[in-house]
Amino acid sequence: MADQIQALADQIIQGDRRGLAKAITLVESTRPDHRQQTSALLETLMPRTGNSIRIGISGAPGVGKSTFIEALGTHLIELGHTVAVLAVDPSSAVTGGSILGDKTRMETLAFAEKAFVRPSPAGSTLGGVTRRSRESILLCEAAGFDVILVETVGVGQSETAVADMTDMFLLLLLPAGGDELQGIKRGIMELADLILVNKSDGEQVVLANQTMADYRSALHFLTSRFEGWQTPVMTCSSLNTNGVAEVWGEVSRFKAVISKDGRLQQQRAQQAKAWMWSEMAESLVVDLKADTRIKHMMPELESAVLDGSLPATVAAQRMIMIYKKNGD
Ligand SMILES: Nc1nc2c(ncn2[C@@H]2O[C@H](COP(=O)(O)OP(=O)(O)O)[C@@H](O)[C@H]2O)c(=O)[nH]1
Ligand SMILES: [Mg+2]
Repeated sequence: MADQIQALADQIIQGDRRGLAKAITLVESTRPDHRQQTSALLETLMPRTGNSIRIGISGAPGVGKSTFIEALGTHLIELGHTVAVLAVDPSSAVTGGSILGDKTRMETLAFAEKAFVRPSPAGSTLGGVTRRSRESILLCEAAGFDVILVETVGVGQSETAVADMTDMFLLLLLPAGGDELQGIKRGIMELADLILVNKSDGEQVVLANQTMADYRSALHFLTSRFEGWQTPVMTCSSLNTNGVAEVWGEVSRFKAVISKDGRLQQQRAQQAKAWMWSEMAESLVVDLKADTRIKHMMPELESAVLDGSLPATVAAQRMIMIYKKNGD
């Protein structure tokens, strides 16, 4: 068993993509024995992690995230980088998945030797999906990839989730008329370290420039995440790759700015700490729900809460008391 995990770790360290794919499948499994193997694997690989820039890419469905990643990734490979793409799509649970479509949209990357593209299967919860992506990021780093791109559909909470596991957060927007700012919530805009108006090509160029100007002025009233970093707003066309090289220029500048005084490391440390506590909370709940006595009393308590005869806090306290007693 331990030998197998060591062998898998060695495969990953050598940059073997089959090994990496296998490990990510292990990470995504909910089977308790797989969870244990995952822990062992991650612990072994931990010293090999951290040597990448982790970039989260979000935006509404159809804004061009996958096309952008294909363009940026291809550019990066030409520059000599190695690129891992993790596509997290919480909406695919409902729609049956744009996952396959994503793979075809990343045709060059998907077959490039210096790239690794991994669409993640639908998870039942957003938390579950992101929990596993964090681990997958570490695996990709151990395999030697120096740029990790995490694609996620903007559905409100997923932006925060992806920003919490990456170094830099890119928000993609469409060229849009009027002063309507595409219904993007203030909080999401404040999360963005770089805003990109995609599809700036053909007849849309003028509109894209207008949108860029609108967002630039809107940003004046918001605070950016890092002091000394004013969120740039740029246009690009992922289709004809105009502006994509410039995006990478800004990413590099960002990395330099927040690395200089240790803020990059600080942010990663804080993210890891928060991750530890959320893992703890999640594991405890799983354990609690699996408890036979809790299972036994749960339906009754739940229906009492549902029909309003019992306050939620009282029901929760009762379950915790039972759980604690069982642990004695
Ligand atoms: N004209 C134009 N179309 C684009 C551009 N980027 C993406 N698209 C198209 O927009 C559609 C959705 O792209 P996709 O990358 O799947 O979007 P995602 O859902 O955000 O990943 C596809 O038909 C793309 O060909 C662009 O820069 N210009
Ligand atoms: Mg996509």
